[in-house]
Amino acid sequence: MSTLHYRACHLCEAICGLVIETEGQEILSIKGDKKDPLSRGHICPKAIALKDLHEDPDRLRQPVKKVTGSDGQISWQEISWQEALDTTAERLLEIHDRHGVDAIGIYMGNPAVHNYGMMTHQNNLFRFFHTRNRFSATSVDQLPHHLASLWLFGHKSLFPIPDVDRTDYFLMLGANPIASNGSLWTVPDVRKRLKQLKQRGGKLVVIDPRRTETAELASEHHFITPGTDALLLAAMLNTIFEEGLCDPADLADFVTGLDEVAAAVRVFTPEMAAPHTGIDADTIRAIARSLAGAERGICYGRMGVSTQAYGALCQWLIQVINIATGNLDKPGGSMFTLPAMDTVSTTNPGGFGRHHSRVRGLPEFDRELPASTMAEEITTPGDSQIRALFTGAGNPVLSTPNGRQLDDALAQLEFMVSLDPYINETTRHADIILPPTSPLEHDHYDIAFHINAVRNTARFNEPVFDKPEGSLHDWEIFTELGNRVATALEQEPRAAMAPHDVVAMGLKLGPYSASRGSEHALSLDKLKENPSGIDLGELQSQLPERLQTPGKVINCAVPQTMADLSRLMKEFSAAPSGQLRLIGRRHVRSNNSWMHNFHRLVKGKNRCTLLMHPDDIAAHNLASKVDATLSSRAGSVEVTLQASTDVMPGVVS
Ligand SMILES: Nc1nc2c(c(=O)[nH]1)N[C@H]1C(S)=C(S)[C@@H](COP(=O)(O)OP(=O)(O)OC[C@H]3O[C@@H](n4cnc5c(=O)[nH]c(N)nc54)[C@H](O)[C@@H]3O)O[C@H]1N2
Ligand SMILES: Nc1nc2c(c(=O)[nH]1)N[C@H]1C(S)=C(S)[C@@H](COP(=O)(O)OP(=O)(O)OC[C@H]3O[C@@H](n4cnc5c(=O)[nH]c(N)nc54)[C@H](O)[C@@H]3O)O[C@H]1N2
Ligand code: SF4
Ligand SMILES: [Mo]
Repeated sequence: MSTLHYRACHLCEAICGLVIETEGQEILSIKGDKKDPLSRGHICPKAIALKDLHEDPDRLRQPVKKVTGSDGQISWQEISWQEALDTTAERLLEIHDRHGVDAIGIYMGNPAVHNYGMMTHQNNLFRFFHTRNRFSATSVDQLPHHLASLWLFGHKSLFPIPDVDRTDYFLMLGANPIASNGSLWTVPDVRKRLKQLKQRGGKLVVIDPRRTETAELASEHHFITPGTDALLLAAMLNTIFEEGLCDPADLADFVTGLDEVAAAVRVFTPEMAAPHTGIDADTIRAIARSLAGAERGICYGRMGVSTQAYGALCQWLIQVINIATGNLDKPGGSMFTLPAMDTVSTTNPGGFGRHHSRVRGLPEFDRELPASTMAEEITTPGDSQIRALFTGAGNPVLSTPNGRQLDDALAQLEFMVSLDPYINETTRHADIILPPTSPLEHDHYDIAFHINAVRNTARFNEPVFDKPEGSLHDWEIFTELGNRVATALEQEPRAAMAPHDVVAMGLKLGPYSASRGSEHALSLDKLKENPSGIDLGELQSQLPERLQTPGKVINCAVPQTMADLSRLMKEFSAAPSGQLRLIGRRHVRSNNSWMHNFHRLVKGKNRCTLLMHPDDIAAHNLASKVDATLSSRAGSVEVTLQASTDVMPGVVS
């Protein structure tokens, strides 16, 4: 007899609800859960691959240690949990004792945020290693958003969320939700939501160097020269101020600094921005006027405007535009969520630049250094050099800048341990790999993504399968390691509180609990009774109360970004260089560095081609479909060229 399980898909930020049908140990089907109040039945092809992930014979089920044979050949030998955990704790402590705490490096990757036990329990181990050499995917991803939120709203995770379902005008820069399913914007079923926006008579305007799958849906798409968005945004703000369109409306009572911003952007005229961005001055003005004139408008930018030289400046400008047009905290604008487990009001707000990396002097954010410094911190001799590395749920050899340099650096470590179910480009350097249970073998709550969702909802899911005997969850591995270190240091081990207990407590302290007088009387038990999730309603205006800044004021004139405007002006005082610029692209069947082991996601024609405009192909004396060499400072790769008018001239994707 088959059983139905209700379960979130944890692969991307859309957190779609699934119905998984099983019989014994077999998965019979995976479908979208129509009763899920947020995802409403939506899924993408990756959800089906959860079956492949669960059943993959290459997924490690037992810890392995690396063994080098007398012929130099490397092999992996299965070892007991006892040996794996004891050795890991001993080696970390021993290197810590010999070289100091900064000799321990830590990289935590993207899937750690999709696995709530990793979030709640990593400190059971890391509390003993307050190293300066901490890294994560944040610094190759959303760090500029954190900075803008910290500086404007007082907390690194207080992100304004595009209220797509109620807006009239949506300006989107450097995001491709039709492929990514949304980011810092949990928006399952985004295609339908964007189509409905247009059906209501609203407009979607996409700014992207490629005519993406999202741009195909848009009312307007404008190519932009990569890395020049800050100029476009500054010129839009300039227009808004110069034409008297600035109207923060209800925000005026607690917003300061707009006059200083107006003065600072005066030099960024649309005429100045046009030749660099590739968007003409009239169009820049028209976009600014439309956004300012819309009843309800959104300005939103994601990866494409974050991972560039002016990421923080872009994210700040975007929010200042939302403020100046009165669209922050307004239905149909960019709004703040109120999640059931509210980590914004219960965690530290974050900080910046309190210490710097040893070799290159780059600033920390939230006690983490940029991942791009990891290799040099391993290979450069001296105090605080990294000698041992812990990686969890990440593959930085593929996912961080100059991965080849990191690949070489990892080989020089005295000890490396990886918490990961796979042997991959990064974990192959580990001495020991600790594989957790399969995702379907542990329970699930989205601590991170309800904070970014287009609607307030909550959902808790029980495991689909029982935990196999002798296996450990990620959080148990952290606890086991931490307790070994504690014992060695003659300290108290941590009590075995499970992640669901942490969530139960979070819900109890949260805004929808009975103890806070909420009609929802939300509790873990109630969520267990409603495995498709509970709807807590559409986003509500919450300012200024929700602000975490001193005095609950938004000061738009952030000193760091105001200063960065000068750097921007200086760089773009010269004429455009004319060099080709490379941008990345995601595919709906990809997921960062992993999921490539599953046939249903990789089959079909080669997707890793280099898109190049026919005019550029001709100008470089190349032909479509030939293999070309793509070189940068960090290395070169062979790629097959594909002629396409979907990329801007001067840009390759
Ligand atoms: N060229 C290029 N580079 C990029 C990007 C890009 O677009 N282009 N995108 C950047 C972005 S946005 C990000 S977020 C980073 C992501 O880069 P990383 O932080 O490296 O994350 P992933 O590639 O998602 O890491 C996947 C690893 O996590 C493991 N894993 C999966 N689930 C679990 C789990 O439940 N527990 C444990 N312990 N391990 C698990 C997988 O086996 C795999 O080894 O890449 C960045 N790098
Ligand atoms: N299918 C799939 N979904 C994913 C992932 C995945 O790997 N595959 N990864 C997940 C993760 S970790 C993340 S962070 C999100 C990212 O989610 P998104 O940010 O929505 O997705 P990206 O594909 O990174 O979109 C970046 C866009 O920016 C454009 N771009 C590049 N440079 C510039 C520029 O200088 N200016 C402008 N305006 N645009 C530019 C690119 O052409 C691209 O269309 O996706 C998540 N979802
Ligand atoms: S969009 Fe796809 S990968 Fe993302 S949560 Fe939904 S089903 Fe999973
Ligand atoms: Mo990401």
